[in-house]
Amino acid sequence: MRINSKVLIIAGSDSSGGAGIQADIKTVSSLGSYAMTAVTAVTSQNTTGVLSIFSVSPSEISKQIEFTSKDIRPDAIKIGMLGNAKIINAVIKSVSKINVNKIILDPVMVAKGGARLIDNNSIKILKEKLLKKVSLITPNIPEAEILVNQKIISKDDMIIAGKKLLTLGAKNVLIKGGHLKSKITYDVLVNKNSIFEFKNKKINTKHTHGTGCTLSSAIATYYSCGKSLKKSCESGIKYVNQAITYAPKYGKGYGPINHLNSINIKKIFR
Ligand code: PXL
Repeated sequence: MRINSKVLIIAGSDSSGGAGIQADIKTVSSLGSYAMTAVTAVTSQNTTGVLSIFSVSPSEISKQIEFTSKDIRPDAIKIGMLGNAKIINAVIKSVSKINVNKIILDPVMVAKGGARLIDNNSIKILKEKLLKKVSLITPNIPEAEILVNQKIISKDDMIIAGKKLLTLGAKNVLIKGGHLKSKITYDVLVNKNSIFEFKNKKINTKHTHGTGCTLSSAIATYYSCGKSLKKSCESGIKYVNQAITYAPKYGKGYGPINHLNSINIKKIFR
């Protein structure tokens, strides 16, 4: 198989394999692209929760980004867990040095079980500095509420929040509606020219660990291959919905989704 494109993932490690950099690598790979990484943190966790978080130093993160990209140039970047203000500043600096313009930011704040993955002071820097530097930001509803400082209880509120993020400097915003109570999930893509709604049946399950990481990586992969941002979001949402549908039901808590669902293994490798 020919490799389609190269994606640099800047994110934290999830030892349970369902979220974080593990989800990102599986997603990029199973969609046919080449995954490179800059690890921002090492978390010890399983499907029931996060036991501990170890942050990688900003200078080590910068080295991973810059040295790797100098040799193999990424077609797109996905940014996930950053953790603290010093890391955000280092990532902004390094990413601007390597000059890649397709960047997808998943503003990771809280793990599925409730553990904080970023401190409060850093959210301000993410909002004021990083937001402007990326092609697309993909908050879920709780993250969007924090970023715009208002409650979101409907699709209209999602659109209002998306527009507010545009005024803060975002170029494109995909607000994921999965947290709203309804049988249909709306994910809303907003930019200064258009508003687009992706409508899907909600899948009723607790096995959704890592859906946000997976979606942003899938979008980055499609985008890196030359698809439009809208098409990349549409295809990414489809990929995640399939992965949720075929979740392996591992673990006692919020289990992982099936990242490998798009792969067909040839008979000679079975
Ligand atoms: O889903 C958000 C997320 C991002 N990054 C890491 C995580 C998680 C959730 O558990 O562990 C490393």
